[in-house]
Amino acid sequence: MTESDIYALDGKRVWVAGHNGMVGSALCRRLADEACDVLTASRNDMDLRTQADVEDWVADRRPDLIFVAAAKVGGILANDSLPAEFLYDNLMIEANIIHAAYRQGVEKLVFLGSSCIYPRLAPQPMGEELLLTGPLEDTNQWYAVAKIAGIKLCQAYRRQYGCDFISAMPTNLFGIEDNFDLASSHVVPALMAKMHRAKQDGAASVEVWGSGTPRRELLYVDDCADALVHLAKTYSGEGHINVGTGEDLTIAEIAAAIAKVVGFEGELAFDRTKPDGTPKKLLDSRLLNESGWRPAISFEEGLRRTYAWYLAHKATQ
Ligand code: GFB
Repeated sequence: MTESDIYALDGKRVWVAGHNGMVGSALCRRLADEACDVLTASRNDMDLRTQADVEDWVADRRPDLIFVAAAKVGGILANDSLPAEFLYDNLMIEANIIHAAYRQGVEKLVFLGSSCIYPRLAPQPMGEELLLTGPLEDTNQWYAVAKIAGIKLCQAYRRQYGCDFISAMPTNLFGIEDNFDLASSHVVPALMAKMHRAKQDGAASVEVWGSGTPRRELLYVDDCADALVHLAKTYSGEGHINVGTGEDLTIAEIAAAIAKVVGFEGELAFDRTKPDGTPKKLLDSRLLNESGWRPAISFEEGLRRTYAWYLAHKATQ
């Protein structure tokens, strides 16, 4: 990877697939600083799982660059309880977009995966070379297999057709526009919503799933969007690139940090009947760092921004 831009965005037509999601909306905010035209498609325009819809839309709108931020996503419980949806939806979405991009001669495509592609007990921190070196975490194997297939699709289309399709693997993300629904959300929005409610109700404790000992690396979504734009401009290669902060915390530490921001002073009640998931998944982001990119938003600052957004948009008073 080099620091100079090899793909300039000026004057380009950039499709953010999944623009309503947390990552997609952050990409739209970030791309507003670039001299490019951002294209978006609503659910009424097409179903991304339907190949003909995607082919027609890409042929009609002719993007130069595509960010594949569209995906069926969710927290540990959603992943574990909806295996068919997580596998089928994600396979269809990525295959349809990547194949349409090839057919229409799209110049560049950035596919987004997740740190759950790595083996459950991979050595830490996890470098890109650890892909497919061991068994996956059981709770999210369906999502992980779909995301691994997406990486392989990008590699295959690069090898066979010379397409400039790249893959980025972000760590666990959080931020504004996140999903705060307790049944399907990730840990940060779930605990924020629970602690906010507990504070309002004067409850003595909040339930935290699992033992509190798993470790997670958390990246604020606007930093992730910035890294993805950086990779679109500067990276062209077959290997996927990790996107993380280089630091992780236990779930108990994450819960304490959220409690501080929310102002919840009660107890944390760990529910060990709920799954812990992967014990640790810290990415080795050296390749990205060596290309000149570093995160700018601390975990605490990200939490403050997220809680301010939650209060303005989601919280019941
Ligand atoms: O964020 P999370 O749902 O996803 O859970 P994963 C992280 C950890 O937080 C687990 C614990 O150990 C949970 O048991 N946790 C504690 C909670 N309280 C809660 C809560 O109220 N809600 C939730 N959701 N968790 C997902 C994968 O794994 O991460 C996806 O399933 C994807 O495929 C995503 O990779 C980034 O980090 O365990």
